[in-house]
Amino acid sequence: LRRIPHPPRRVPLLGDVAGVDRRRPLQDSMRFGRELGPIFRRRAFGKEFVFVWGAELVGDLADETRFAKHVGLGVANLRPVVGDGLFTAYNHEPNWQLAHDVLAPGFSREAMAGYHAMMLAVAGRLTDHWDRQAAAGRTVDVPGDMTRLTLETISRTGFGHDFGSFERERPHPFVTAMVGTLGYAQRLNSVPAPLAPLLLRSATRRNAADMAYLNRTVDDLVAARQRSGPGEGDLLDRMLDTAHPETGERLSAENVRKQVITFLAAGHETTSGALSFALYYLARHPEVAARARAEVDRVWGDAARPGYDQVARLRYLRRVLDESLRLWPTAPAFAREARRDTVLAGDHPMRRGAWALVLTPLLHREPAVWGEDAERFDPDRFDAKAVRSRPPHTFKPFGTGARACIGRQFALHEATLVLGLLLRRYDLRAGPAYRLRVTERLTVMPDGLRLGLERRSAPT
Ligand code: MNH
Repeated sequence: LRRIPHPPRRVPLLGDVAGVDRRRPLQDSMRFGRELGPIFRRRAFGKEFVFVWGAELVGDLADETRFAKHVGLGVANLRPVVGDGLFTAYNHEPNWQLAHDVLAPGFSREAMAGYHAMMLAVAGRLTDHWDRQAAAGRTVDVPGDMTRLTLETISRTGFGHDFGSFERERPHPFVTAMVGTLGYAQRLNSVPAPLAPLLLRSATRRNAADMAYLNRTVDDLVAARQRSGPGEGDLLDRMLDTAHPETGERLSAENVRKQVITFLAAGHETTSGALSFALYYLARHPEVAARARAEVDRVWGDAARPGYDQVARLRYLRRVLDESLRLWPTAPAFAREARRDTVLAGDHPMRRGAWALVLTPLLHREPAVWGEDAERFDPDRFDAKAVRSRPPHTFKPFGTGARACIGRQFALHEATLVLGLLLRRYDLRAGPAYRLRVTERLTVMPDGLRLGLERRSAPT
């Protein structure tokens, strides 16, 4: 450990506090990482944290025989909210395998094709709203509207529930409560654990209220389904009615509650950010937008409603999305722990259980892999030839291994579909004064992004 670089000034007890921005821990760590190199450590409150972003080191951490997901820091802080739900479960908790096996068929290709019509319907709500804004010459609130869209998409496809997000001026209280718990989980990392009840007293009280609200909302949603009987085999049906194919076991009522919150939260916040960053880059790169739009026009023709397969064929638009997720992977870190005593990349001994945090945005900007112009937005980095020429494990927006994102295809289908619809329908203009600012609440989001819209003549 002593050979791993760390920032110069260290204050007893507090650790590396110089120049720290408590509201932007990720961007802070990115700054340290650029100075200190591919592996570094930071100390806070007497604990030492190891950060890793070099491609070779991350490639080694991806070895599932020696390393596994670590539930730590921000993810561990979410345990009071979502417990042994799929995202926050410890590897050894039996409910992980059970829920994974019961829910995985809900993310098969066949299941995705089944969600497509509902995704289109929700996107229609967005374009209705944007049409009105465009006609009135108003700009649109990109993160706010993308969050409306992605929350409705996961809640209607997965749970048959309508939050009415587009009928509200303000975010649905479910979103406010969820963002509250995410922000609180992040803030818990910025104070010494024993002092949290004192230093974050009012925040802790608000967090308790947020958790109670999430639980209540989800309990109502589940009760409604139990009254109405099974739906059309959506995620909620699987959670409530499906037995494990081999063991015949079912999820307990308490675990269902945690899974519903997990999927409503994980299923929309990160996809909303991914769409928002992609729209930012499309507005800033008209030549990229023009190329993507030409592809949409070619693949979709004047079909009013693109079919499921027509979305997968938008290859260039997918690259735009990949390139946005490269620069701003919206779940920007994941932790890996040693399964047994081992040596990381032949150089750093690790005891069983020792762990490191992978800083995905820096991995995705590693000059040795992505070139000296790695900070530049360029979707051609994801053309088939360029992808083949890169080492494995250098693009990890969805994490890695057995605990990688289960909703990847869901998110990619939804986001590609929506970007295609928006490009076909509007010219997007970013205000010339807008400078990208990234807010953090475990996830990342472009802060305050608004776009001007001009309606194009497109199939209605
Ligand atoms: Mn998702 C795990 C990123 C969309 C549900 N997701 C992860 C992980 C990353 C991630 C990274 C691994 C975290 C870790 O190792 O600690 N997820 C994303 C991104 C998007 C996304 C960047 C959108 C873009 N995720 C979605 C969607 C859903 C979803 C959509 C559900 C519909 N994700 C999950 C679940 C897990 C997860 C559930 C936990 C899987 C497991 O541990 O078995």
